[in-house]
Amino acid sequence: MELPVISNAAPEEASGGGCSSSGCGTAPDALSHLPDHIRAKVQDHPCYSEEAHHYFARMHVAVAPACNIQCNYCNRKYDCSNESRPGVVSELLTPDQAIKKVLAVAAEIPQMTVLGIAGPGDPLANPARTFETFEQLSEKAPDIKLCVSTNGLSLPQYVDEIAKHNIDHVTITINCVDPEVGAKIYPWIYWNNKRIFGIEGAKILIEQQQKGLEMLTSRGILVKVNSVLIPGVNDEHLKEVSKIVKAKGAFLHNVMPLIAEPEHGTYYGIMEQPEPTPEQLQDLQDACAGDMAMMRHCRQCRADAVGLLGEDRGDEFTMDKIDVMDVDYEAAMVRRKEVHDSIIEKLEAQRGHTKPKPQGIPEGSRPVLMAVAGKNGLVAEHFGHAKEFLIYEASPDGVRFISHRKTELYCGGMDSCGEGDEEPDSLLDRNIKVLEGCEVVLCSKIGFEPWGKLEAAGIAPNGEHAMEPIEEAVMAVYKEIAATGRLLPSTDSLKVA
Ligand code: CLF
Ligand code: SF4
Repeated sequence: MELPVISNAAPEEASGGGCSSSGCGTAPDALSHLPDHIRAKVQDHPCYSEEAHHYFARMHVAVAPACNIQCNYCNRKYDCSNESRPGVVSELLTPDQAIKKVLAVAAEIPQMTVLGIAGPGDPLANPARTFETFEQLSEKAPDIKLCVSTNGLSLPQYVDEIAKHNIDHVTITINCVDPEVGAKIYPWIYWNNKRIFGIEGAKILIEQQQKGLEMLTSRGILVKVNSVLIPGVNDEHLKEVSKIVKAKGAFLHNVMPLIAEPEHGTYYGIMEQPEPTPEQLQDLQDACAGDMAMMRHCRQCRADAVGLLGEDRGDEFTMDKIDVMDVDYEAAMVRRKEVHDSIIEKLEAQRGHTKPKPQGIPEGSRPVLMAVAGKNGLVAEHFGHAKEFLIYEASPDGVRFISHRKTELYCGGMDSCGEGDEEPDSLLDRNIKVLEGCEVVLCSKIGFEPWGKLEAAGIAPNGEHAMEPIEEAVMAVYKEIAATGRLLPSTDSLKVA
């Protein structure tokens, strides 16, 4: 799977087990420096282009149940329909079912431009199912980009097959380049019909990943590298990984936080391996950013995700619903092209528009982190309805997207917005903890109780910029704080007004 299962079964046995931001990372003009042929490949890919993920959707089909390695953060047997993390699926599909599903989704969601196979196991440990799906799709839906995500163990042997099917986006999950580090992440690999444990197994995996990366980039296939940040295991080491994969031609590096909850039944979850804090993740992404383009908008998708990143429409496309849909794909392609052309035209118009440096911020002002309950690029969510907060940093250089942080929903309805007594305080407290490090939270509306608790936690709630574009609202608040003189080094940190 795209990344982040406990199973000691051999591969053949192991089985089943929109974005709301406005200007994340690859800013509107961040693609302008790219050669035309590369830009054409990424401009409508929601993972390879941060800009594209606001407009274009992706979907995954879960046709690949088996895996050929074991990662300590993975348990494919755990499934919860509310869970969004790699390896989680509700329905395992045959290639034929997958094709039906893709055509139905593509007709219904014309913005869906990319079909990825990312699990729930490793697509290349299920080559027959994976390549049959790709082959049928390139014939029946030539307007859909194909994407695959792999742990890399079998990659070198399938590079020609990947190229043959016009799969021009490949993600390799590379968590280390040192077998000693690898042995702490991968207890075993399945290689040449036997299980190989520890350092020896990790060494083979690393060699295969690096070889596969070089073979793909030499063929002009765009490679994104995903890495799972595991504090105390590979945190420092990932900087080295970033340098090496960049040197070998990877297009983008996506450092994702370890998910390790005990209820998932993973080794790390059971052993209570700490997950990184948002600050640790950001620090590492920033440290690696000097060396290569970093992806910061990843949502750690399920292996059957459907829709824009950050939204999941999988429930609308279960096989029982698809079986009764009547899809005219020829007609759908015409409509899809119109939709794509109009989005790309809009993006082209935006491209090259460089934002002026903000005025009126005193020299030496410190940056401020703000959390935004956003929707479609606007400050448009109620505090209590936000499924995630978008974290922005405002500084004298402007506003930049940093990350998203997931919340647990607690609001009982539009009217109560966090004031209902049906929800436990502890949930609100946990959500406020998610916002640690932020000084302001922008939302369209907020209840009295969360307002008070945010203030008590030193986070200023702000509902005054409802329905404004996010970056403009963040900068407006930053300027308001700057005007009070509280951003200069000698002054106290921001106090809630
Ligand atoms: Fe899927 Fe992965 Fe292709 Fe994207 S996801 S196979 S590259 S189409 Fe994207 Fe999801 Fe992050 Fe993956 S947000 S988990 S990076
Ligand atoms: Fe799970 Fe295999 Fe993916 Fe590792 S490579 S996360 S074990 S499916």
